[in-house]
Amino acid sequence: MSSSAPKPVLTTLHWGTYGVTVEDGRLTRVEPWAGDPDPSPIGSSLVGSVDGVLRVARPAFRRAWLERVGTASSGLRGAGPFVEVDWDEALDIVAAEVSRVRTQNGSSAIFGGSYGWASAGRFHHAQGQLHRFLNAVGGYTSSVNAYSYAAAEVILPHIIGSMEGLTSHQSTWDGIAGQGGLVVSFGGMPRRNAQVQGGGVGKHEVLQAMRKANSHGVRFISLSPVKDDGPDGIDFEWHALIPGTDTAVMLAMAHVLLSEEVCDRTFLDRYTVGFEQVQAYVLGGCDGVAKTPEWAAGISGLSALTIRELARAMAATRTMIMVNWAIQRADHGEQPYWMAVTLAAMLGQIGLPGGGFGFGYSSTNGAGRAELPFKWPSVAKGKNPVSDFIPVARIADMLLNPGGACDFNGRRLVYPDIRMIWWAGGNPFHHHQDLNRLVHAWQRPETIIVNEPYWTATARHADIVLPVTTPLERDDLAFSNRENFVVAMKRVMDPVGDARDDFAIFADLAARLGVQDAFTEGRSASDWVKTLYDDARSRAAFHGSAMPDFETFWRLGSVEVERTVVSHDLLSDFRADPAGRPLRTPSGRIELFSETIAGFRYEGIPGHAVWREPREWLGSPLAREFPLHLLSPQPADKLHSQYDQGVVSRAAKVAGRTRLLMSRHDAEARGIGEGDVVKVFNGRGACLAGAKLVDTMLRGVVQLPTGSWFDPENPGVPGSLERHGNPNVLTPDRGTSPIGQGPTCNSALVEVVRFDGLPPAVEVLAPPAIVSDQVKGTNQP
Ligand SMILES: Nc1nc2c(c(=O)[nH]1)N[C@H]1C(S)=C(S)[C@@H](COP(=O)(O)OP(=O)(O)OC[C@H]3O[C@@H](n4cnc5c(=O)[nH]c(N)nc54)[C@H](O)[C@@H]3O)O[C@H]1N2
Ligand SMILES: Nc1nc2c(c(=O)[nH]1)N[C@H]1C(S)=C(S)[C@@H](COP(=O)(O)OP(=O)(O)OC[C@H]3O[C@@H](n4cnc5c(=O)[nH]c(N)nc54)[C@H](O)[C@@H]3O)O[C@H]1N2
Ligand SMILES: [Mo]
Repeated sequence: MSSSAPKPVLTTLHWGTYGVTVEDGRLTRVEPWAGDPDPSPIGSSLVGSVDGVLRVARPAFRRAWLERVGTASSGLRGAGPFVEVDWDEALDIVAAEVSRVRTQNGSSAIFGGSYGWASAGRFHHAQGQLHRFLNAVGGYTSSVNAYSYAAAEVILPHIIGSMEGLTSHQSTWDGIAGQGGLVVSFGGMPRRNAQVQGGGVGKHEVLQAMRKANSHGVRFISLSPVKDDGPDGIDFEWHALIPGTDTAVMLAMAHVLLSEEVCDRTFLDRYTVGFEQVQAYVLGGCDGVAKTPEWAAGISGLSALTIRELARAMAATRTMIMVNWAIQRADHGEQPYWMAVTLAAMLGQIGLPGGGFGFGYSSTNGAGRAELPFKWPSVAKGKNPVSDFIPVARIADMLLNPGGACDFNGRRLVYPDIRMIWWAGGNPFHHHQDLNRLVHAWQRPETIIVNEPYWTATARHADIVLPVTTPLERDDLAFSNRENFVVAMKRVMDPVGDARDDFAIFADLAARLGVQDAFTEGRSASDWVKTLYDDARSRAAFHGSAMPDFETFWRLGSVEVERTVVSHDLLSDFRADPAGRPLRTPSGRIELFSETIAGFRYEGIPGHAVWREPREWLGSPLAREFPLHLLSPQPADKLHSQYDQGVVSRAAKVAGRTRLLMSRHDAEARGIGEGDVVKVFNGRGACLAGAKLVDTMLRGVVQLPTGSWFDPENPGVPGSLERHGNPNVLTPDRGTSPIGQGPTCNSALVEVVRFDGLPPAVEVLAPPAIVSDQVKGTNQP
């Protein structure tokens, strides 16, 4: 599709809306859309990547699998060369393998959870396409909840009856600017994370919103081990605390409110249940330990004075308690959320503008922005006849323990025996914890299929890699969460190599398996795009917002939908009318004590928020051997592992590896200098990273962001040195608690040493070995 006078075409990506220019079939420029007040630079990483050497060009089969298809022992996944196969033959083999596994082991033997962010674009949403396809052929074992906030997704419905305030319906910034006085944020509100939003971003508005609140006199406090987590670009106060201790600090704040008799008893009586139990626990009636500021100071490293002063300020001012998502990706991650709601209830401002609580402000671009009064449509996934599922982060447990079980939110789940894994749109070798354990568990299934545009670690650990297009190679729609900006994501270049859309791949497989009509409903991709648009248009019309017809929209390239709702305060309806608008909890109120959770009788988990020591933290015995707390936040320079090969990500690496932030003191004590290659290790694994020394981090804490492509020295062999700086060789693979079973990447201890000698080169940013097709056709089923 070359063009003589190239003009930028608008498209939407997870980190913004951009004008993309393609010249002579190659992507040459990605520039921010002029309407974005605070654009993200990450989009430029597409240049050089979309048509770069790391694209999967043709269907590729791991040679050892192709030679011994269908048997369990087929060499080491993650090692060994691939063989390219043409599409027809590849799809024949895949269709036959799906049938074989289903016939021999049943549909639950297929794990299709396929967690991951894929690309923006509503129709070509990889995970949605995979689920729809697998449902059409008989179902699959699924996963529930997100790595992002799995613990919160389970605990919040027990407390407030929904997930409001987590992924939707946070109080909007206008109320904070208008009537707020104080924002106390646990874990900060780093602007780097607000660069992205699932499904795409139109306008980046978080900075503007925070600035406005700040200029209206709202005081911002960031409680975090790292100063950089604070809301950069505005004035804020930073108080460093030891990771994993937020619940203790909140309990001590509650103690101050109680002992100084400034709790809002009227609010507690009217809107909550169970405050007596909380009060007894806080004052020390249950366990003999009063949760005083002095007590919390000993745990968190914050001074008792600071805790006391903050609590007093909160009681004296309209206060918004914000908690980021990272805090619940830790041991007992349910507790800080429960305690934050408890503390907000004691302040009595829930439901008022600028008061109460909210989660994930600045964890993405969405929180605190006005929402549309309707949901954008998506393609229906159909019904899954298989009832087996896992909490998302229990994947390695499941693979290693067929027939084993885990406790989850009052149920006991039995792990199915997985023979086939299919991933489309995610990177488990990015997102899962304790990757050495995953490398081991991943060897168990008979067949692993991955749909991917790029040779990621997950693609390299597959048996069958099906090459897919990026959004630039297909027509789609951007219906992003919270955005009133709909973009026609137009195909601007031909597919790279033999890449095909996920939809096209599944449609052809569905035809081979006799379920084509169920999968496509007789529609082509462009029919689907139009159908989704028409559905959106009628939803908008129902709520009083006009959208042009499809043809006009496509010609215009984008449309801004008028917002009929511009402001919202979390739980204001409930506050206004608790009897008429009860919460969907058993009591209809905020459950500071939950009989349901108490009834689970999980060890050490009573029916109210409690402080529990994490299994790994600076206070645990293991800290004698591994004295540094590892935090693995989101990378500023990319989205997870996506476009790690791109210019923005590469420029941020130190010595070609992930940048490890250390306090100068900790580095100097270890003879580590700026830019040194270091080895980060613990009992689970080791990786190399590049040291960056800072004065803005609590001593004893290090930060190694996620996202560098997993690059083990000996692929397929658990425990081998990871060369690129992937923190997930160090993080534990344990559930938060039996309540939520969420991931606990932020409860990890490590040691760091300087790496002397010549460090091994990173190899994962070069394509894998592909051998010629000598074995084509061998041993086909
Ligand atoms: N240590 C640690 N680990 C973490 C976290 C942490 O804080 N610390 N955070 C966790 C969180 S919150 C998350 S959300 C996860 C993120 O983990 P993932 O969402 O799995 O990470 P991504 O890198 O976004 O993976 C998306 C993959 O989809 C591919 N893709 C893009 N478009 C398409 C498409 O159209 N079709 C197909 N088939 N594939 C496509 C991309 O190339 C990429 O490989 O990581 C988790 N892991
Ligand atoms: N640029 C960019 N933005 C992203 C993403 C990305 O990959 N890149 N990913 C997106 C996704 S999928 C998600 S889920 C969100 C995640 O959003 P979050 O989960 O909110 O963000 P993180 O970056 O994991 O963590 C933020 C900070 O929490 C602090 N922290 C960790 N543990 C503790 C603790 O115990 N106490 C306190 N007080 N602070 C702690 C760390 O210092 C860390 O820097 O980000 C989204 N935004
Ligand atoms: Mo996430």
